[in-house]
Amino acid sequence: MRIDVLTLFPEIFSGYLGQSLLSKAIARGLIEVRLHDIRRWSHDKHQKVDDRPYGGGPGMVLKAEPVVECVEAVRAEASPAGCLIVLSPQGERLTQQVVEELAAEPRLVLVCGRYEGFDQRVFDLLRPREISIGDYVLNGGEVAAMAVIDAVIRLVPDVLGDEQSHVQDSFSSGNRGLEAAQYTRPREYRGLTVPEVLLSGDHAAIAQWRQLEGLRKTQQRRADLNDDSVAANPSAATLEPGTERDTNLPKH
Ligand code: JAH
Repeated sequence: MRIDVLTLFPEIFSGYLGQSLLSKAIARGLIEVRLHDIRRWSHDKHQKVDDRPYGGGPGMVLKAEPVVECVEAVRAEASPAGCLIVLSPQGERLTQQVVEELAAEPRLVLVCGRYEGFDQRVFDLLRPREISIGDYVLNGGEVAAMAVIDAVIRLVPDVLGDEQSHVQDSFSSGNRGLEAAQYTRPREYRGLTVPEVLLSGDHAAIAQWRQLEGLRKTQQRRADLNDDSVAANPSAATLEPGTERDTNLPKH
């Protein structure tokens, strides 16, 4: 899979892309990530890419010309042109189902904005898919783009060491629930012990315990995940006033 990232701050990605899992996947030719500095597509001698919003108001808007022309040039670099994605708080929510769709693409082109967002003509001309990682405002799309890349590349065949570990992840298709608690050595730590069943060697009993614990945790923390009406429309998820999602969670 090839991933092109368009950004005003390409250096933000270097630490993330340098991590060993990703470096190895890139070295093995499984993934190729190319960074493109939108500022290089600025029209004027001062390399300006932002301007004041028509109609007034605070902040600046990312100009259409550098973004549109950078996208067109990058998409023309190789075939296929790729699935064009703009990271935006106004986009469709990133879910594991969306991640699975994106992982099936041969090429993604991710566009990261800054300032108060993009000139509307970027969307009208390019008709990108708009994706949001959650209902909060970031200082730009870069962190959201890294979340997309991180979630997608682990589904690209052979990228993970243990190739099958992701098929049973929480939220993967066929699994809508949370997973049971996990333990490793030592058997006792500060007076807290590992549940006896996990030490029993009885694989059927262990599988049954994990399934029950996963269901209990899901019901307590994320009842919305088991509600089909909510799965179809996540904004339908509401808590009764005063209802605790998980009374076993420590209060901080
Ligand atoms: C902020 C352009 N869903 C998270 C998200 C994604 C993008 C942005 N904010 C939040 C953003 C400023 C400019 C995009």
